[in-house]
Amino acid sequence: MKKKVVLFFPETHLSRAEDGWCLPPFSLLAIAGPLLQEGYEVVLVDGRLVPDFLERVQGESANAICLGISVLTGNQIRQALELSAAIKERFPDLPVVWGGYHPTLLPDQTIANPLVDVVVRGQGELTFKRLVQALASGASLRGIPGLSFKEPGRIVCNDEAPFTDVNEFPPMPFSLVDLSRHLPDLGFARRTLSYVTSQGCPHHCEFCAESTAYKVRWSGLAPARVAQDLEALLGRCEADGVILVDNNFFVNEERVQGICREILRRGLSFKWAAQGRADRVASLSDETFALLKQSGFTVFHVGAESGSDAQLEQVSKRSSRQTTIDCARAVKAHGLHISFGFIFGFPGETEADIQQNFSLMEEVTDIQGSYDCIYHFYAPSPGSPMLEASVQRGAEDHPLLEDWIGYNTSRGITSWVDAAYIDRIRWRTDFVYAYARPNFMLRQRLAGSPARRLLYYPLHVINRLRYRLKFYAFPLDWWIYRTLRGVW
Ligand code: B12
Ligand code: SF4
Repeated sequence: MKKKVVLFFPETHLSRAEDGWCLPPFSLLAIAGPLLQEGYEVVLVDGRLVPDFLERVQGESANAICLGISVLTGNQIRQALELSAAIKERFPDLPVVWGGYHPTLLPDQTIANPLVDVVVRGQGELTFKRLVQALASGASLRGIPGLSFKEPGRIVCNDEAPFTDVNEFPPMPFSLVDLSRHLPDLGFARRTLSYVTSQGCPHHCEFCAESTAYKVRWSGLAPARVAQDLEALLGRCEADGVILVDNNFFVNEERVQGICREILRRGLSFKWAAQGRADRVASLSDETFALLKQSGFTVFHVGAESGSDAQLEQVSKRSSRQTTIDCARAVKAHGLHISFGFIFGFPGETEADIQQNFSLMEEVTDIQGSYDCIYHFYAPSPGSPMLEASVQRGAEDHPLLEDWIGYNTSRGITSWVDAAYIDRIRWRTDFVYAYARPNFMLRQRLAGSPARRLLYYPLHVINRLRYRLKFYAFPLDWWIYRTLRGVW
């Protein structure tokens, strides 16, 4: 009987050269765990790291049970389609299975594509194991919840799989990846290991993929398991930091405290960061803040999203401008750092909304003492309640799977987020705010080159003045800077 499964992680929208954010392919590691437990051989190919990925996957596929591909909305679809086409041509009988956020959000559109044989919806650990077992033994796929698949002349969509507690899954087999390729310098730590301790989110912000994908459910690993996994991982690489990429790490305060205590009890030493909501972080107890700090916690990543209460209500964020300010103050008072995420370009955004985003960015910058915000441009998430409203306002519809390749929240995809709009936001934030109130990362980057240092001081002085006087007109220095950029 065949025992091999080939898994593929496609290249993201970041090019190979600039992918400093090359995290391990957690999705594939998660589904590989139960297969290894059952004695299957798993071959994992990462399209970001293996330039001849087509030959590699083809070489491994001859005696495989199936090929599994993990797909996020956007550029990963491009390489996923390219590989699926090449495999279909050479091994027409090898089932091509797509899983991950994109196929989960749009299963019908994904399975309709002739290059996809099976879609795994939602959590993959158990569903994929059952699928592989059925494919290996020639059993029917009809009884496996969470699958959409093709039968001759028809598409079958099985019932949804129940949401499983993540503590029931085995640890991710990190031995399948070379961890040294996944240790980016993220500023708060030089060699940052990444790890994920939960799945889902109990909130339903309307712009976010989470509530459609995981249907407002959340499950987190027990503290002992988190610390045990981290201890094992730190033993395998020389990392000085850990970033937890959970959607919402701080859901359960007791669990957060437990994780801190376990880190301390085991004497683990590293700096760490995690992301969460402003209301949750603002309401953490003094005891939790103290434990976080003692255990090496350094930076909170928090989605402020908008400075306009009207917009926050429109997208069902269930938070407010004041909550973001309270959160910044609480973090500052406890001697920790915070980075806030904003979204520009929500449908119906007014000039007043944009100004409120800017003014909230300034307010939290003044509290923190440096500019530490990031931003995205709203791109209607597949399957989200806001997609239809956006299409009505003129955003493009995406009737085919391949139409989603251009999806990218870093540059926006709606008609109202055009080049001039992006330029305006970039100028105010990445340029004026960054030079007026530079954070540690910017100062470090500029220290690297004498040419940059030379330019930094005049830009800092001009923009500091702009920031103080709130004078945001005539961006002459920005034009000069952009002209010179090509030179150095
Ligand atoms: C890390 C990360 C990235 C990394 C890429 C992944 C990596 N490993 O490097 C980077 C930074 C590049 C990235 C980019 C983007 N991301 Co991102 N990212 C994440 C993040 C933080 C973690 C993903 C993860 O590993 N989760 C843990 C694993 C275990 O869970 P999982 O991926 O859901 O996998 C499970 C199932 O989906 C399923 N499964 C997954 N793959 C497969 C494959 C098979 C064969 C099977 C059977 C099952 C299966 O089984 C797994 C176990 O249950 C998530 C948020 C989160 N916490 O999940 C956002 C998230 C996935 N990203 C999101 C977004 C919006 C983006 C961008 C579109 C943003 C942008 N700039 O435009 C891009 C798209 C990239 C592209 N297509 O080119 C959204 C949703 C994306 C979507 N619609 O697909 C998320 C959910 C954040 C959010 N809450 O909004 N991202
Ligand atoms: S934006 Fe954050 S809090 Fe809201 S649903 Fe998404 S992950 Fe959850």
